[in-house]
Amino acid sequence: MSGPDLRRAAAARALDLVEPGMRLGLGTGSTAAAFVALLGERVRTGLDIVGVPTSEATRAQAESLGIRLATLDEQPELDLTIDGADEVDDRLRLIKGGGAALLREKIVACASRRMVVIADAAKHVSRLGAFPLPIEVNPFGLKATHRAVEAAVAGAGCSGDVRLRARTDGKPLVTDGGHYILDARLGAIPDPEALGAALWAVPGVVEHGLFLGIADAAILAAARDGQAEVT
Ligand code: ABF
Repeated sequence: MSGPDLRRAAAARALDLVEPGMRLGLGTGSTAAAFVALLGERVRTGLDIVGVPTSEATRAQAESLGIRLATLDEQPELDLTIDGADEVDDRLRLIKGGGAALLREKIVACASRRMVVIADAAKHVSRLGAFPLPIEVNPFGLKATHRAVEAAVAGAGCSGDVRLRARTDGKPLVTDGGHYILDARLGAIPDPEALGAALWAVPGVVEHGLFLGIADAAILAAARDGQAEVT
């Protein structure tokens, strides 16, 4: 049972939540892409939904599958968002943004009546923070913002370093919104709410990848006896 099999199993379970006429937030990343692929099959056989993508990559995939799309301005209230995550804890708190789409992902999730996470069960953690926390920042004043983020991280009881995310050519990665990403390698986040509040207080921080009180459910797929067990 491989990672793609598990992602597909979680995505397939999420598809059961989709009803005709729904306005859907479409997440980003490989697990969300598995969901969009299955959704595309259902659309091809007559399911009528409208999707709001959380990234240009998801927009391109959904368009290629013939899924009807809208902007969030056209559909400001969504029924359900299905998206992946980098980490999920027992309280459905998430780290997201490894795919650099956290800003649109959070806006879309918060515009949805329901947000359901789909993931390989390996993403489930007892404490958030082993995955580097993505923080989206405005390019203006990057050095000052970087230093203020380091201070905020330390003030929230975390230790670790904060690095600008780079592309393979060494240039800063630029998000769909034209921003940069700082990755905070913390190892563990003792108080995610305190860290989230501290980061929001930094001018220049556009959004952070802690999704707190946003997810309503998680569909996690694990391998068991050669089969995908979805919980
Ligand atoms: C998006 O894709 C992100 O928020 C998260 O960073 C990533 C998870 O990717 P994958 O499903 O490929 O593990 O959901």
